[in-house]
Amino acid sequence: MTSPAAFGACARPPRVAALSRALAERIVVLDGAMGTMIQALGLGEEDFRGARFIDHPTELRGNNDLLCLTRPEAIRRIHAQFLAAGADIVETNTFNSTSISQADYGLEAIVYELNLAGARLAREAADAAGTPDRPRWVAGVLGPTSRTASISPEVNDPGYRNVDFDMLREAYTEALRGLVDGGADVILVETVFDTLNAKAALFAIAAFEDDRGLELPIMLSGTITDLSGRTLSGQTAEAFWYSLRHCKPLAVGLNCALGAKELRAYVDELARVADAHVSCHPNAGLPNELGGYDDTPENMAQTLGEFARSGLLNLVGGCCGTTPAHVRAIADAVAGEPPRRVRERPPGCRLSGLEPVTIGAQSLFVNIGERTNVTGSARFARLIEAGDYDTAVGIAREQVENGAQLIDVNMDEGMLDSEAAMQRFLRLIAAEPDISRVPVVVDSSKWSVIEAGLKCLQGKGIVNSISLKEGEAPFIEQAKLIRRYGAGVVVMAFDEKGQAESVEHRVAVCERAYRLLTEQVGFPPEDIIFDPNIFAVATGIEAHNDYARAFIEAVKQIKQTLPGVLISGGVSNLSFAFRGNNPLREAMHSAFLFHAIAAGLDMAIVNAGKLPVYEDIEPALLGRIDDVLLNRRPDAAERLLEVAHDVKGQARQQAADTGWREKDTHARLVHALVHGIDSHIVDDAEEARVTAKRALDVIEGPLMDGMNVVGELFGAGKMFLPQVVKSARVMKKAVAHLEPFMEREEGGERRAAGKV
Ligand code: THG
Repeated sequence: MTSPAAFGACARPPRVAALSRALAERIVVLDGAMGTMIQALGLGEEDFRGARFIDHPTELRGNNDLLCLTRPEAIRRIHAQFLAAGADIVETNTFNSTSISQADYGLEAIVYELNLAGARLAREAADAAGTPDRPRWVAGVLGPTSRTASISPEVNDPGYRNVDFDMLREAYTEALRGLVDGGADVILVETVFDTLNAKAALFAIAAFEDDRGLELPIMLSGTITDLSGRTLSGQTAEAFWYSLRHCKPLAVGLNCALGAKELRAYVDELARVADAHVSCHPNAGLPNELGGYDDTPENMAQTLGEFARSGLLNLVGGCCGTTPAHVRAIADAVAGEPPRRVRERPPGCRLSGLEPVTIGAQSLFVNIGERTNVTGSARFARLIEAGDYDTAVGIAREQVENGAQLIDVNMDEGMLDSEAAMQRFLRLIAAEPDISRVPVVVDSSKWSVIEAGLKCLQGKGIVNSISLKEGEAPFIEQAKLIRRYGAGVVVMAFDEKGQAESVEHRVAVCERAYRLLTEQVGFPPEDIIFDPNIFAVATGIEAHNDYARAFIEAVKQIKQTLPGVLISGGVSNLSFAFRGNNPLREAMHSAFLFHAIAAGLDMAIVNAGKLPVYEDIEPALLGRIDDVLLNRRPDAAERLLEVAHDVKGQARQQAADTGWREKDTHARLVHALVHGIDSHIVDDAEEARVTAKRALDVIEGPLMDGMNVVGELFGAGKMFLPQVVKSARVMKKAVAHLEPFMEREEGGERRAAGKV
């Protein structure tokens, strides 16, 4: 069997192996800008058209990629110039060679050809310049396309998109075929301004690899749009990396938009977290008033030389405005500098929304907001069914404001088109930076709904959930796809025999799933989240008595036997027997979390903002709750039921309790902080200030004392982040009141000091 071009089964691997060796030894040099070099040629409309497109109905000038077909010698010459200047890798002139970008010119039909020709030209130039001792490589470029899957182009309709995951995946597959057939050594997914677009490219690459039975090395390069340090779609560099690293790329880096100096902080951010080679190919400075680039070869080389000496780089080159002179100067500046040592995989589950989140690896317990669930919130369900998505989005915002670090979204309701609802809701929250900064948990028992959700997430989210309910084959198939979409996965302790109830069954199902996921799917353990089933207790059915204890015990055993995995659960399930009695339910949740976190629970789906402080649970009640949770006596459920009604009354009393108002100022301030009550904070802080004489003494005294209590309770698992968030808000309010006084006092002191 002959395979096309240089990408034959025997030709590719040795060259790729040589690239890996080169990367181990030195900083590898990328080429410079194709666009500015083409511009400098001053080509006219007829050059772009050539003979072939002479009658094409639209203007073609500016469609640089078309020159691969109409002026191939010009493109080959530019490649040769960069190679002569010292580039090890040349990038194909295919930045816009996708059907999506070529649609602007009505040239969707020739996309395969453009990529094939682009790769062949680069291949010819690289082979002409390369020697057996020093081969040169071709990076097949997949550009970002002219559209973005995470942002609406319509100001008035934030849920609208002019491109989606499937369109992008198909477009990238077509382009990829041309690049590979034309002889690319690696695939460079570059100038990524929206990781959802890039995820579609990575999905296409993985599927293509399966089809052809080959492995393609991948290089990723994102672009930070401005000095906010974020991509166009709002992600930080670290979040960007977590969204894409499931493709196990050869390298990850940043290019375009900024000059070398402005990029440094973000390359540094990547270099700190990326367990891959790191690349950087900046513009020749920020654009000037005429849109040109002024950074000189010497200046740019000096800056990038410092990057190299600081151990940030494995690959370096240039983007817009960089010429062969720039590449030569850069190559000289990094020659002899040791390459960055690729760091080990950082521990823990690394997720992202617009911002990164780490779970496990010594991180504290993580809250997942439960309220954006049509089966978990009557209000949310009503809003979604009525099509009032704007108000429904507000529920997501409330959860995040109340301390949810992830949000669980569930649209499983018979009357709904759940796939469409999932898509619409996720697209809408993507437009709200104060919500989409957190990762999303896509919750559904229907695979098609999960997949619809995954196609809307630019960050790295979590699938909730899959299980062995239908056996191993669908489990493995779904897990493979989840990996390909770049998400973590919740696995329920559920198998062909049903929901696991005994400790042994819960642990056994998780062990079996773990083996399948790690051995057959290649799932990293830290992206596996087991849910060993939180069921309702105190239901009156004897068989349910051991449910909570069994969960807690299963958590312990799973943590011991399956290294690296995380554990989650849906906490509100626990108290279904007490529907309508929220104070009791909430007390049960806090008590349960106290035990489960100690056993190793890493995260849970909770009603963020609705957990009482553990220490506030009345001791007699806590004893009865613990009897139920730990299955300590056969009449535990009855005894909890006995007091259930009183709890409601007590809670009302507690909320209305003004006893703490009788205490001294110090005690009142501490109480307000621990309980997150802001109604008297300004008056109390003012009273304390008048007594103390100095505002600073109030902060350093009672307020710090209060925050220390909060810290201790938090550390002991007796307070949760949502409560701490409330405390912090109260603290902020107090400090805001005291600050003006402090400034005056400080000024006064300084004046006084000046006089002395
Ligand atoms: N494990 C995993 N995922 C899950 C669950 C789990 N997803 C769904 C569920 N269980 C967790 N989410 C909720 C959300 C809300 C409630 C319970 C679990 C809840 N809601 C109130 C009720 O039903 O009484 C509704 C009150 C209202 O309408 O306001 O209790 O276990 N992996």
